[in-house]
Amino acid sequence: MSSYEKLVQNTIDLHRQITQAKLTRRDLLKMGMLSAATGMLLPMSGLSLRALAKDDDPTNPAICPVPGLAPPLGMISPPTRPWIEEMPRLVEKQTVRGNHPDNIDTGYYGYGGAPGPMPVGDAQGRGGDSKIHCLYDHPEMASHFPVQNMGHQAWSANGLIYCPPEKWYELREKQFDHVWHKDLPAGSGGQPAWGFDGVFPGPMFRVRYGEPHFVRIHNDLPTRNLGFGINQTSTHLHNMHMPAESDGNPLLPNYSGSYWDHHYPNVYAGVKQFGGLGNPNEGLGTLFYHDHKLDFTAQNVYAGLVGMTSIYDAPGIYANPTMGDYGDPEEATGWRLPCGPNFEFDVGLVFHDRQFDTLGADFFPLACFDGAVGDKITVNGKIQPFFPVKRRKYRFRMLNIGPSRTYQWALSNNSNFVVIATDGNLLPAPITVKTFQQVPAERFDVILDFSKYVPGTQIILYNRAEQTSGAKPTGKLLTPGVPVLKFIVDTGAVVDNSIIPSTLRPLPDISTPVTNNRTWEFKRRSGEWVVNREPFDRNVISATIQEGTAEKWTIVNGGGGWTHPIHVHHEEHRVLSYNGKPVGGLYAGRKDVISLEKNAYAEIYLRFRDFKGLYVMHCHNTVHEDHAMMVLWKLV
Ligand SMILES: [Cu+2]
Repeated sequence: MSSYEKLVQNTIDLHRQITQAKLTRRDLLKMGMLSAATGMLLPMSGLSLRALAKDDDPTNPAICPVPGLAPPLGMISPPTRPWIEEMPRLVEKQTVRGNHPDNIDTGYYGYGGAPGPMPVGDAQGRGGDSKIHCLYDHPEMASHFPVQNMGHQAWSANGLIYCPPEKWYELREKQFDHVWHKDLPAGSGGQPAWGFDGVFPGPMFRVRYGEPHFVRIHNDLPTRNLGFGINQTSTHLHNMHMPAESDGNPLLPNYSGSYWDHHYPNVYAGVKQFGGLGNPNEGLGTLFYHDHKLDFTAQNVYAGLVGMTSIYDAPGIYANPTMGDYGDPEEATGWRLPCGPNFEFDVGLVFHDRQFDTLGADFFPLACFDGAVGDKITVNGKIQPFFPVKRRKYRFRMLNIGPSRTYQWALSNNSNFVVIATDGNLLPAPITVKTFQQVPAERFDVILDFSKYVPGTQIILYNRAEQTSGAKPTGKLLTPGVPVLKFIVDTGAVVDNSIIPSTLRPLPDISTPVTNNRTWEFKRRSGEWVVNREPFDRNVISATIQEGTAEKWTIVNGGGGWTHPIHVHHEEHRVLSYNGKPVGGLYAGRKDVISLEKNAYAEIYLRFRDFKGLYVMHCHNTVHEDHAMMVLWKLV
C-alpha cells in the first residue's frame, strides 16, 4: 500500500469509527463535524475524502466514493470471479412448532408474556414487549394509536375489525457471518452481518388472505455494531395494509433484549366498506419486510435486516375459478401462475449492491448523503451467482432493496420479461417488455420461460443503468451492461402446468370522491433532505386524515440532480398524472413506490381505510430518508 493509499484507508476507517459510535446527523451537526450548509463531513484532516481529493468547490454536492473508481475519488472492492457460487433460494419461513402460540418464546428474564391483544413488558426495557419501554420513553405516542398501550386494534373484541391470528411465527434479529463471495479476503468464513433468523436475505414468508398471522420479532442484536447500524430496530412490512402499531413505524423502537409483536389481519384493503374479507381486486402479492429505525434505516438494512413476504388469495375468493393467485403447487387453479411443489418455481430475487474497501471489509459511506452505491451487485446475498433452471416457466419476484441504486434490466439473448406484477400488485394483464427500470423498493414479478432453450443454454441478466453516485443514474445505458445473474438451463423433462393468463387482477374502482388535496415537495435544503421545506420532526404530524376518505396528493421533486423514490405506508396509490400527462404500461396499475425523476411532479390518488394510527411517507432512497426526508401522517 502506498502512503497515499494508507491515508485513504485511514480516512475510511475513521468514517467507520464514527458510524460505530452510532452518531446521528444531529450529533455530527452538534459536534461541528458536519457542515450544515453542504451536509458533508467538514474537510478536517483525516475525515473527508473531499479534503484528500483537494476538491474544495463548495457548490459541489458531498463527494462520495465512486464505486469501482480508484481512490481518492472512488473505491474498488477486491476482485471476485463471476458465476462461482450458486444463487441461494430464500429460506421458507415456517410457523412455530405445532403452529401453536404456546410455543412462542416469551423472551428474557420473565418480563414478557404469551401472545395476546395487549403488550406485556418492562418499562425499563429489561425484556418483554418493547411497546411498554417505548411508551415509557415516549409517553406521547400513546395518543396516536387507537387501543391503550398500542394494543392490537384488530385483535381486540371491541375493535371494528376482529381478526385474531391463526398462523404463529417468530423471527430473531441476530448477528451472524455472511459470505458475500468466497473470493473476498474474508473467504468462506464470511464477515459479520445482521439478519432475521441469522440469514441474509431473511426468510420468505408465504401467507394468505383470510389467515391472519402473528410475528414476534426478538431483537437479539449485540451492542457493538458492524461499523454501521444500531441495535434498535423497527420492522416495516412494506406495502401491507395493516394496523399502525404493527406497521414498523420508525418511531417505535424494538429494543435489544426485547421483542415487538406484529399482527397482520390479512384482510383485503377496504374491508370495512366491502364486508367479508374485502374485495379481492385489492389483493397484494410481493411484499418485503425491512428495518425502519429512525435515522438508521439505510445502515440497518445494509447490515442485512431485510426479507420477503408473499401473500396469496383466500381460497375461492373469486367466484370465477379461472381467477385468483392461490400459490397452488399443482398450478391448476386460479390464474395458474408458476408455483410448483414447495414454491420451486415461485422464486424471490433480492437485489442489493455493496461496497467493500480495499481490504475487503464492508463499507457504508456515512458521510455521503446522496446515497450509498457499491460496485458489487448481489442476488440473494451472493455476488454474481448462477442459478440452474428447469425447462419451464418461472415466476421471479424481483426486489430492489437499494439503498440507492436504480437498475435497468435486460437479458443477454434479448428475450422478453413478461411482467405480471408491479410492486405488490398483479397487473390487469401481463405486459411484455425487453427492458425495464427498477428503483429502490420497487418490485416486479416477471415470468421467464426457459422451455424453448436447449439444455446448457446460459442467459445473463444485465443491469444497463450506469450509476456512479447515490443521487441518481447517470442516464447512460451500458452495452451490454453489468452482468448480475446467470441462468443455466438444466437437462431433463419437467412438468409445467402453469400458464401466462391473458388477464390478471382487475383494477379496483377509485370513484370515492377526493375530499382533500395536499402537495408535498421533496427537496434538498441546507444540506438536508426535506419535505415541504422541513426535515423530519418526530413531534410534527403533517397530515391528519379521516378514515374512509380519499385524497389527491401532488408530489413534487423540488429540483436539483436527484431522483426520489417516494413511498407511503399503509395505502398504495394510483398515478393520476406524471408531469401533467397520463401514465401507461407498467405505471398505470396500483403502485406503492413512485420514482420522482429530476424536476418531476405527479398526482396520485389514495384512499385511507380500515385501520387507525400513525404512519409515515418518505423517500425510499433510505439514505435520504435517514437524513430526514420523511413526514408523519395520522389516520383517525
Ligand atoms: Cu430521495
